[in-house]
Amino acid sequence: MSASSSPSAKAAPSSTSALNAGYIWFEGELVPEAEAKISVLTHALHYGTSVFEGIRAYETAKGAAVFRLNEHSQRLIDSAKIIGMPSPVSVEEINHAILETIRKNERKSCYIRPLLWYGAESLGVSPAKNKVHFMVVTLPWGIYLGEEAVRQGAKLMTSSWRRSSGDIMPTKSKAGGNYVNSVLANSEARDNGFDEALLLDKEGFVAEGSGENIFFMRDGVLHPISHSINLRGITRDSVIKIAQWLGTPVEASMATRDELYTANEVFMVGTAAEVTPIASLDRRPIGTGRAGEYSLKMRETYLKVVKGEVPEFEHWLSYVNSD
Ligand code: PPE
Repeated sequence: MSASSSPSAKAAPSSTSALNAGYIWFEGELVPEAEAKISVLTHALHYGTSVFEGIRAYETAKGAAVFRLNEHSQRLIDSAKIIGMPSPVSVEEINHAILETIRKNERKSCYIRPLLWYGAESLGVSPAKNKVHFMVVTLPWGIYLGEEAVRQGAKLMTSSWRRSSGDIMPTKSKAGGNYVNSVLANSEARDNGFDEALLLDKEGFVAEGSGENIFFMRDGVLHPISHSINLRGITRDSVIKIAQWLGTPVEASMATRDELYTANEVFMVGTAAEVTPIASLDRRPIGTGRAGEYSLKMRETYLKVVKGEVPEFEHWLSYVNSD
């Protein structure tokens, strides 16, 4: 999407694309990007049968550190389990591959994308004969929705596409195929001049963004949108715990879109989006129509936490060069 490459990121000598992927963990070893190739007959390419994670590593005073590594690796395993995919790797093996890939590429900070997918051993819907493959790529990534969206607040649009209900797609799994729904919603929003999409469920309740969970503030109470079809966001969990530590009352809530129109503040959270304030929804200004005060304070605090500057939350960091 709009994530931009940071010019300061060190390009590994083996990089062959604009993404600067460098060395990739592929079939159990680190290979240059150009050698990490798969067949056009790959089952996942035809049917969306992959599961992935999005993780970030940040530059800290003690070198690069991965934020909530264990939780992300466990969610990758859970995503596979949900779609009935046998994972060839354990949480420990995923953690190891991620840390090795960061070390090999000498990343100070990066976005990390582990992926499990059904290979090209057989074609046809049934994956029974397909092997499950595993890879990890690390990429230099900037601010997900752009600098301006963070400073001014992002412009949200309610999507005409609804979030799939859990009996149509298993929405707790970060399965590749599920993300066609996100691609449709995000593209529609961008084509119409907005930064991001807000998806409702089929009854009209607020679900989530195309790749973010939603929070709103009303009368000093922080409301994380709570909905059974949403991804169990790791940033959402972090933000709730940070808010409680800051002494903010937190009340998980369901909401309709008009509840957001009249909220004091709205912000979106996710690994890629971090904490992004929302300025408007469907062209209706939220609160002051600019990035809200609490949203900005939460963004600032979150960025301190991920960089290891808040001792209470340092246990969430896995230092790349300490094991
Ligand atoms: N909902 C959805 C649908 C989602 O994809 C994400 C992450 C979240 C909520 C937030 O979850 P968490 O990262 O655990 O806080 N979206 C990932 C994909 C972004 C992309 O463009 O790809 C991410 O933020 O890495």
